[in-house]
This record gives sequence, structure tokens and C-alpha cells, in this order.
Amino acid sequence: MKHKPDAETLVAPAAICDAIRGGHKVALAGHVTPDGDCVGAIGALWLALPELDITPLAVLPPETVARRLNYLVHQAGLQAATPEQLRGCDLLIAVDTAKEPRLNIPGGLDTVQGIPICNIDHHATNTQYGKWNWTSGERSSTSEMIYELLRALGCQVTPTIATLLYAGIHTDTQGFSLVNATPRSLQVAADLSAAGARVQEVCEQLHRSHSPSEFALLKVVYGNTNLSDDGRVAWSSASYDEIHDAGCNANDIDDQVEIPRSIEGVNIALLLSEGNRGKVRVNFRGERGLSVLELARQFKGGGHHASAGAIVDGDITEVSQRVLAAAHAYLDANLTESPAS
Ligand SMILES: [Mn+2]
Repeated sequence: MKHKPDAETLVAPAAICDAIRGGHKVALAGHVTPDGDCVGAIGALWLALPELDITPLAVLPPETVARRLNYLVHQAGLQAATPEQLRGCDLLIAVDTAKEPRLNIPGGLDTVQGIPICNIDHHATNTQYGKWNWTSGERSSTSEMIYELLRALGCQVTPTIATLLYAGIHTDTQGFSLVNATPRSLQVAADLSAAGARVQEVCEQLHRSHSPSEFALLKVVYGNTNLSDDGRVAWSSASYDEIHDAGCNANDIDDQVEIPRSIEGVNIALLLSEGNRGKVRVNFRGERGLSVLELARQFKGGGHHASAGAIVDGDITEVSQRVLAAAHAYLDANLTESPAS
């Protein structure tokens, strides 16, 4: 049996609630290359905080949001704040962001210099960069934590807020199919469904609404998928030209690593993508209990045990060779059982 979190960590800490209640103009920021959890958490706070007489400002530069996540942006009615507006904030709530430099702030971190940060996140590698920190590697998603936060703050969870938070949990658990689909995350999802979350609509908008260009990119990733001779490592890649020839850009790389991951028996799945020239993003996934966090850290990355990432400078072919060699060495060092049985 896995260890259980302390009862203490099961509710939003009072210090976090007090910090938020003390804010007047509060900026809401997530990480670069925003995902459904990040946008869902920002959207829910954006809708809930006015009830506490707080004016929220969403820090979500539209050019950084993947096309399919616009559904969540529209649900929340999010309007991105300008750098000038941000300078007047008295609190910044950072969600789903493990390290301060990964915050998705227009004009960079200097824009929010001096504004105290309330850091709410579920990444195991969170660096506790806030004045207040509520981090829990036990949580499926930041959206799960925001649900508990809203309840602790006494905010109403409207059907739209429930929809946004459900989308966040659904995204980070890959539709409740991963190790983080805990009894608690399923319970929170059930609560959100009861509160009016539009479950079927979320799934359709996020998973069954590929544009022709997104579908063209999926074909590239399928076509480039390889399996190592021993069957333990599956990987794929998408070069800068392949991504852009498909009509996509860096924002459209999201969970395509699920394609190599879907092969039977693999222990490590990798996706190498070059959304921006010379910058190779590597998504690492560990299967059947194998943590890939230390492997990602070898490339100055981070994330979760089963799901991590890194950005590596260099040519995609050369980076692929280095990452694959490291993955095999890592498996030799960490895997004692035989591969697929
Ligand atoms: Mn997340």
C-alpha cells in the first residue's frame, strides 16, 4: 500500500486562504505552454474570486494558448491582463508551476517584481518559491487543489467553475487513466459532476475536436514512432519543419507522447519536439511504476514521477541520440524486473 498524505494536507491551509482573502487586485498566472489543468485552475479562480470582492487579473497571453484550450478560455470569459495592469496587483497566485522561471508572464518576471506570490501546485519538484506555498505531489492536478481551496474559502462552485476544474483533472489524469487517478481525484470529479460540470462537453472539446492541422501533426508523431529492440523504450519526434508544415506550432505539442506510450510493454515513452528552432522539448513518461523524474533531471528538467519534461538546446537528431542513450542507461540502472511480461 502506498503511503497516504497527512490529514493536514487534505484541506487548503488557512494561511493560503488568509493570503488570498487579503488580496484586492490579484494576478492569476500559470506555466509556459499552458495545459488544461493550468487554464482550468486560472479560469475557476477568475470566476470565483469576485465573490470575495477580489478583482482577478488573468495572466494568460493568448498567443501562448493552444487552439483547443480556447474552449476553456471562452468558458471562463478570461481576458488577458496587460503588463501595465499587472504592476498594480497586490498578490500573484501561481498555479501548476513548479519553478518561478517557468511562470508565463508577458514581459517576463520583471513585470511582477515585488508582488508577493501564493504558490499552489502539485508538482513533486516545486521549489517553494512563493511567500506562501501550498504544494502537494499527492494531488492529481492543481485543479483538484483549487476545488478544495474554493470550498475552504466558501466560494460557490457554479456549473462553469465545475466544468473548468473537471477539465483540469481530466487532462492531468489522462481521462482518469493514470496513477494519479486516486480515490480522492475521482471523488472530487464526482462532486464537480454533481455541481453541474459539463463532462461530455469537456471530453468532446478537448479530445474529439482535432483540427485538420492538429490531426496532421498526430500523423507525423505516429509515423515517427519507434520502439527499441528490447521493447522497453518507445519514442517519437516532430522537428520544427514537421510541426510547421502540419500547420501547427509549439503550443500544439501537448499530450502526443501518449502515442509512443500506447505501445504494449514499454517502460519509458519519449516525445522529442522542436516547436522553436534549436530548442528540443522532451516529454518523458514512465510506465508500471517507473519514475522518470531523475531521468528528466539529467537534462535539467522536472515534473512528476510518471510524467516529466525538459527543454534541451541543440539539434533534434543529436538530442534524440543523447536522450535515448540516457534512457537505456537509466533503465539498466533502475529496472530490476524483466520488461513486458
Ligand atoms: Mn497540472
